[in-house]
Amino acid sequence: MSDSHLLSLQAALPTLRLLTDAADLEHYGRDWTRRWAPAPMAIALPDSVEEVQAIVRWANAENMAIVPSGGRTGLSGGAVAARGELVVSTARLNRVLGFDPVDRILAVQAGVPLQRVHEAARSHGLQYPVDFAARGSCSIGGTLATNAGGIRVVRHGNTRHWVAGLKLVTGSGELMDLGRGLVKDSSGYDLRHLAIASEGTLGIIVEASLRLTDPPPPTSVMLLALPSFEALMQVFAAFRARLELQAFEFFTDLALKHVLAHGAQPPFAQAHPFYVVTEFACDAAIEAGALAAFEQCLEQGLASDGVLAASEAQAAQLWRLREGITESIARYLPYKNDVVVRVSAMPAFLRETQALLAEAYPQFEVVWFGHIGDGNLHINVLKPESMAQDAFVADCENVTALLAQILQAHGGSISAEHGIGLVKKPYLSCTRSAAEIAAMRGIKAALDPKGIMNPGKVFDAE
Ligand code: FAD
Ligand code: 2HG
Ligand code: ZN
Repeated sequence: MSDSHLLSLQAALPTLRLLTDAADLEHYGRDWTRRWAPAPMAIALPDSVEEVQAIVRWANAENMAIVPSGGRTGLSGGAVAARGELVVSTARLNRVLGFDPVDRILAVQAGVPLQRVHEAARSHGLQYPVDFAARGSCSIGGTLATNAGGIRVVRHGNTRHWVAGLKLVTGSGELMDLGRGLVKDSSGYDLRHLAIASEGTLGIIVEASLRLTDPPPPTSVMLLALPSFEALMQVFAAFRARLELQAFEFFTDLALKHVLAHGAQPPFAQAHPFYVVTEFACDAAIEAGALAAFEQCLEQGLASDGVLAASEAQAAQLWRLREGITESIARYLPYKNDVVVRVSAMPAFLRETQALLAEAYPQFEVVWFGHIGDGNLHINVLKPESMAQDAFVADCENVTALLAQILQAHGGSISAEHGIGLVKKPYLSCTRSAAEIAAMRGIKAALDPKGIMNPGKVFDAE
């Protein structure tokens, strides 16, 4: 946006709040990837749907690229504005709009943080079950735009399952009211589901209607120490057979090392190669079942140690060991993988991936963790301090190309829950066919005919 663009936008929308200070451009032009230098031309902070529509119409007339922006906790570069785009932040669209107790639907504006959705759900005696560590700072619009997953997918599914409706300002400035809270609707294509996981490439989500569900049952939290990757899937099967799992998350000793260095308390006297944090619905009888499952795993050599949280404070401590990983390694500018295969393909996929990474990355620290119950692994490669970021990323990209082949062979996806953004764009064709990508381009052209919505993210224009 040149000065003349800025003047034109100010003239078209005289009451629109616009930020142009260098510190604001830096702050709003990046997400958690820290790989691209932020360079937006300005930040627009609309506070009504009408203002969003007016901005998009103005951008169409001026051929101005827009980057929709929520909490910028994204891990794929989707909210990065590095090419002079206009960032449209939902920060001021932050109102909880209402709750319908019959439909059990909570309506919120897109900029409401996930944690406020949790609080609002609790105030109505219900829960919104999508949950993960960035809950305090990510926006609900961002979670829809990425189809976020998190730690409760094994029990409740991901964001897509909970969206009863959404309002989308399309790339041409139309306001579409999609889904409208209907339980059933067979009247043609469900455009709501196209907007979910679209990463801002089709339009700006301005409101969401979220289904709430029964509050969680009383739960127990257990930390297990395991001797090997092979044991992981067997322990998962043993626990799932006996318990109603709410979460089943794994991490390696290296991940734990970083969280401990960040101030967490060591859980066991001795180190172990792998750990699982699991949470399950619990009463006295079930707790006995959980301990029996643990004893069985111990006897079979699948588990080496374990602890059942005796208080809420201890449960929070155990969760911190898992949830603190991303923050604890952020300073190493990790190269992130967010891969997924069917759970049944996990043992073979793990074996092949481990072999590849052991050979390809002997020189780097590789931190493994993730949502093993969903078939979703996060493989973070840490940049050595002495290495330049470009050279490091280039090394990692070579290995990702090989990893993508393994994924393809197992029918998996290069992104389970973080989105494609800029980071995984080169690998989209490993998990989506040419026909699928052509269809995606067609859908974009229909909703964003001038290609102004987050251009260059997910796929390039032809
Ligand atoms: P942003 O980063 O602002 O944007 C993400 C993408 O959505 C961009 O493409 C942006 O253009 C688009 N977008 C944002 N708002 C809108 C809108 N209103 N309309 C249209 N497009 C929009 N993710 C998980 O899935 N599971 C996890 O367990 C998880 N854990 C995390 C833990 C930490 C510590 C961190 C930092 C991140 C984690 N994430 C996780 C990633 C991230 O929090 C999610 O992707 C989240 O959904 C992003 O929300 P946001 O508001 O920050 O989006
Ligand atoms: C998690 O599961 C998030 O904690 C972040 O999805 C994963 O940092 C990552 O790679
Ligand atoms: Zn995750």
